[in-house]
Amino acid sequence: MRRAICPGSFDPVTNGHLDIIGRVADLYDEVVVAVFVNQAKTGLFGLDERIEMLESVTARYPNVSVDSFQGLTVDYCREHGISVIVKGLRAVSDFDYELQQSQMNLGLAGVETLFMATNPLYSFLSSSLVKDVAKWGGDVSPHVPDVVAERLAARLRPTGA
Ligand code: COD
Repeated sequence: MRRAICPGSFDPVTNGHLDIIGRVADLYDEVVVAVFVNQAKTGLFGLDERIEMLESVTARYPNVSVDSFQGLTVDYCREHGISVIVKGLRAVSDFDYELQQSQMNLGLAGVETLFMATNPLYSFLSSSLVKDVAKWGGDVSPHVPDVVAERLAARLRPTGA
């Protein structure tokens, strides 16, 4: 059984994340999308909300499950028999930090990292950018699943202003 993990903040999940998740689901028997619980950083959406959105948008993939974790990604991998971390790469700007993390994770636990090049449609897309655009009333519907667009509107522009 080949298992992979897609770890991230997913605050919230975007079409860029979803594209990577779908492509990983084609390559591995089981894929865990794991939301990192970062005690030091409060996100826009709580953990339960992020998980609900991820479960909703990954429901079409029978081999994808959603979970959360605290601590090191490699510890989660060890506990769950996962040998590969998959990360999406948008641009050279992602590469430096992702390379450092992958080398650290290999050294810590022998866990490999697979880098998957983003679909060019999503190479500019990040959760932060989506939140900023939504906050000021811009249309984010091309960039996130419908369920996420609705939650962003409800959270950031509750009066419809
Ligand atoms: N196209 C393709 N890929 C994308 C896109 C896009 N448009 N947007 C994001 N991605 C990729 C990112 O490159 C990343 O690989 C993944 O999707 C998740 O992105 P985010 O922004 O939701 O999550 P991050 O980058 O904040 O997540 C960081 C982690 C939680 C993975 C990292 O901090 C971590 O592993 N933390 C656990 C603690 C740990 O192990 N620390 C030591 C690391 S060596």
